[in-house]
Amino acid sequence: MSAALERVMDALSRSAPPEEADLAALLEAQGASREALFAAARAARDAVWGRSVFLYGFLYVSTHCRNDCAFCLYRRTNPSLERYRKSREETLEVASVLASDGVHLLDLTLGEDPLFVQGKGFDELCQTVQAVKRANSLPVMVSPGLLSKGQLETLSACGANWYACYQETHNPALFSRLRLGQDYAQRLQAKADAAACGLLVEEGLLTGAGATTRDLAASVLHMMQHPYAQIRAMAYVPHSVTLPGADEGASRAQEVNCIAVMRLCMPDRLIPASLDVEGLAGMALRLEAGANVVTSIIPSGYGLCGVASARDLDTNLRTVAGVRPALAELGYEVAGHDAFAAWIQAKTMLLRPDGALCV
Ligand code: MD0
Ligand code: SF4
Repeated sequence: MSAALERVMDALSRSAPPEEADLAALLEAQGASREALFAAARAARDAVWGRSVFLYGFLYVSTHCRNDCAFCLYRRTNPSLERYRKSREETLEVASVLASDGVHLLDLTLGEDPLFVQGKGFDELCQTVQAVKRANSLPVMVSPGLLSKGQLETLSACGANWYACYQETHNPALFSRLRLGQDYAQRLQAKADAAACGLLVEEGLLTGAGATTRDLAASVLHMMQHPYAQIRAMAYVPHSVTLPGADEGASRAQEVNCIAVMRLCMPDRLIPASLDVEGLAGMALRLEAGANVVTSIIPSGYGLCGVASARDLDTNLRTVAGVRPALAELGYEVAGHDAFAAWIQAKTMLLRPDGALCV
């Protein structure tokens, strides 16, 4: 075991925050040190979650966006994209396919589409969330970009369980190079507002688009101090209209090391292995690093997009039927639905102990 890993584990065993420099060293670990890091991360995961994995169905409802994030294919300045907006009926149809396939959660994601995040459009979105909840009785995550406090309260009152809103980095200077023209503090505040009205929050990091291991280590420390119920890292997938790509292998290695470090430091959080970076082929490594959720499961044939990559979109590899046998082969099982619902309820009660709605 490397000295950095020993020091980090020692700090964690005393419930003390690890040193940023030690976390940065783990984020760079290769070869035998990386194996040791992953083994420790798996042990931390297994002690809390066993080998049970949750599956999230992903529904990219609208690919229209008013923002211009430098790393994103859906940035508004990309003219070469055919965009879509799914109707409520289409959304309900895909949601019910995903639900009957056996996912544990439905994630309704959209760009900051003015037609859904402003004025009357937002009411439409809330009605869709309500309809999806009613029809499937599954937890629902909504990933709509930045919302106001009032909007978050409405979303929560409509039955949404989760608000996903990724900062990408906790280095404000890098943030302004990635999320061009957006306000760092406002985005962080939206997550606090969401939690205050009973929404579980997902935070996310982007690797390979300018974050140093020191930045990522600082993000891990930030996450340890905030009650995000789910945390993720995803490697940047370059496109011709986005930032020039760095070394792809290095940024993916950084993603996977980051999953392991997050798991080691925060054993009781949900941490996804996204199929949206390397498809199904990338799932094993991310589970080996300590992930316990598989996200970006999409039913093929509905013309839906992934957020970062189009890998495996129109094969059945990103479906529950593709993921299940791959999990079994790796020695994992699909978790029970009751276990997931109970976990969500318990976590939500911690945010809102009186169980009251906030509007
Ligand atoms: C994923 N493309 O899981 C999805 C996305 C948003 N809540 C999730 C980033 O990879
Ligand atoms: Fe829009 Fe989200 Fe892409 Fe940024 S990351 S351009 S907010 S879809």
